[in-house]
Amino acid sequence: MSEVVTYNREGSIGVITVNYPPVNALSHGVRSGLVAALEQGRKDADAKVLLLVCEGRTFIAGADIREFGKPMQEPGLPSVVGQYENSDKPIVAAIHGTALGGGLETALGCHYRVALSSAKVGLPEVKLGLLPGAGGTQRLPRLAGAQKALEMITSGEFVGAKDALELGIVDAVEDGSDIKAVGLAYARKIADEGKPTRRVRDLTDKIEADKGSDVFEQFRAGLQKKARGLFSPFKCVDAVEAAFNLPFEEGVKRERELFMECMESPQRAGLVHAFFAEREVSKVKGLPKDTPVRDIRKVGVIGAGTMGGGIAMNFANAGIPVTIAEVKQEALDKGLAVIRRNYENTAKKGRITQSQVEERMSLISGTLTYDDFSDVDLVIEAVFESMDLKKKIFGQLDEACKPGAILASNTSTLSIDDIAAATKRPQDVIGLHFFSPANVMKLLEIVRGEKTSDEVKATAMALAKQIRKVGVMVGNCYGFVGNRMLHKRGAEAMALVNEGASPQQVDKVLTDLGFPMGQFAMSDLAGIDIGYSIRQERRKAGEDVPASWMDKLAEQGRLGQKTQAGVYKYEEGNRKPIPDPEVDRVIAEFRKEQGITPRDITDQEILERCMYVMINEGAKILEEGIADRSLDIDITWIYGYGFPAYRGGPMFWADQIGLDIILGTVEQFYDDLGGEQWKPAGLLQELVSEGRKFGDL
Ligand code: T1G
Repeated sequence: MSEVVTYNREGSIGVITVNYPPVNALSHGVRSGLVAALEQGRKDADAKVLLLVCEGRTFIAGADIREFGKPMQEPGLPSVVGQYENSDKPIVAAIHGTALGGGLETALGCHYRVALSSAKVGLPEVKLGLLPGAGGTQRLPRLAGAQKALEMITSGEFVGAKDALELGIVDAVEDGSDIKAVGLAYARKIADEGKPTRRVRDLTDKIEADKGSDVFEQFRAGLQKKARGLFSPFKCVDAVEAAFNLPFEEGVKRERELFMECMESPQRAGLVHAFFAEREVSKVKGLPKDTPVRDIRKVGVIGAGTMGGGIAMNFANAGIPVTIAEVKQEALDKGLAVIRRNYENTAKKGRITQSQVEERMSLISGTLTYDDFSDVDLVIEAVFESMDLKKKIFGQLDEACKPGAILASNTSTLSIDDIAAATKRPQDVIGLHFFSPANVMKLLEIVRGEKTSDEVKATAMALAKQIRKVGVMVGNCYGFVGNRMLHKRGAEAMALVNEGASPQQVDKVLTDLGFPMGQFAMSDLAGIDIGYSIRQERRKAGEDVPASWMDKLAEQGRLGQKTQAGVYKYEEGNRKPIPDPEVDRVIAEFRKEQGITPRDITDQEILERCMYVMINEGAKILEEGIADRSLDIDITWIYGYGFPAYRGGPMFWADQIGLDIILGTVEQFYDDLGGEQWKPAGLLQELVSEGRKFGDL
């Protein structure tokens, strides 16, 4: 008898119970247990109707993703679902929490489905680079029709119980929280009414209604933009289309073929890696799981500019009161007005209601003095990148804030240790580096200082979850993890243009790789003056920062989108970057001044120089302990810079290419180009010599 799936009878109802924490995933043990429990129910003469229900917080949340890539062990899920569907006794699935993927497919193999009103259902396989592989693409359209099935399966989005009822995916929705009581009541009703088995596979009206429609072609056309570069969404459409062109059994076979194509694609490997990595990052190496966490009930933010305003919104969105401090009332009023406008725009798009706008605005207040910070639990400083100013502010906060209040800086490059030294509480100082726009980008780089306490680190990691960010713990160095690697890519991109490439050629190589924006379009978005002032600061500090054609653009006031001209030009109210001959002239003039004869540069060289310099830097970040694991770097780049999740992140992608190839190319560039950035990382050399990968660290 399986420990994870049990059978018992309650009156005339045979109850099959799955209990496999944390989410009742369909491991080999669960699949085998389901078959054994069904057999018991079949043999139990007193059981008139069977009930499938789960213990814990949710119904089955899908196949066990940890088994992917390993040899599949029988019984496979399609066969389990088929056995439930062909049961001679009616089976009721009782759904709570989230019935997802193979979980929903198992419920669709049952004859009736009842759900709690708080439950959700979905087929999110596409988010893992897959498609529903246990009949979901064939059964869902038989209940919900082609359009809705295509929407659910290609988006992977969940559907609430009430919508599922309207779509015919579930037969009844009940309030309450006791799923077993709800399930038993519904099963007894089926038994009392003598309801027969009812196989979804036998339903034909929705298939007949959509047969021959052009919905599939329309959907494929729509996916061209939405699913640019992705593999499995298009296979999802092919699988659903098979439900309308083939008899059920052949449709299931076609689905299985397409599923295996997706399972073998590198995109599935990348997306599954990203799925687990996003969860692993919150388990900080060396931080005991039971480290106490401080309550963050009230927050202060310093600076009502773009970053400060966006940061404050995260807390209001999570229901945490936040006070923004500025030096002038005018700046404060302007900042609060920008926040309100952001919320109003979101409400106009229907994503929040007007009352939520007011509720969130009521949680945001302003002040011109730090006296109002005497009872906050956390202050986040978000002023411009001047170490002197930050030190002055942290000294004042140290006086104004209560003992135990956490003092955080949103700095993107400056040393947390130097900032902490301006206080008498370095153990309470940490970096909370948000990414612009701070209320949108999911990444939060949590920068630990030498003296930051475990409790403050644990509190910061818990806070990230509370404000729906993906927190990554990183060490304290110039640029931490993300920007340190970005600066290397930026320097290579500029050098490539010096040598003969055009900005748009460099950008296209990066967008073809899957980035939402290229290097230069991103500079225009952030503002060319930011990079310019960082280069000037580093020159002032005596660093040898080469002259750049981008300096000339900044000095001409071409700062990017905000001046409608930067590396590209922009039409009024349009963010689309347009190549500008004036910039080509500036670049040509710069090359002449520098005595550079431009040469044709291949896309492959651009890809290798922009990306391998980042990977080499990532290896250095790992060997310095600035990042604990390569997955921390992967998640930083996926959630902070839009690195395509289907490639798993830069370090996972490097493993897929082969570190020997990466190292050979880095060594070649070191010979050809020189520069510290091309000095092969010791860790890279070590991994190659040992035949290991970043993922093995
Ligand atoms: N398999 C294995 N482990 C899983 C899992 C799964 N399907 N889902 C979650 N976990 C682990 C997760 O790694 C974490 O582990 C813990 O559960 C809590 O997860 C044939 C082939 C269900 C909405 O894609 O969307 O079915 O870190 O932190 O925020 O067609 O987990 O604690 O060690 O995310 O409350 C389809 C994926 C699979 C669902 C809960 N199903 N999971 O969210 O908790 S493919 C999915 C989720 C499939 C069939 C195909 C979420 C959740 P740890 P969590 P949560």
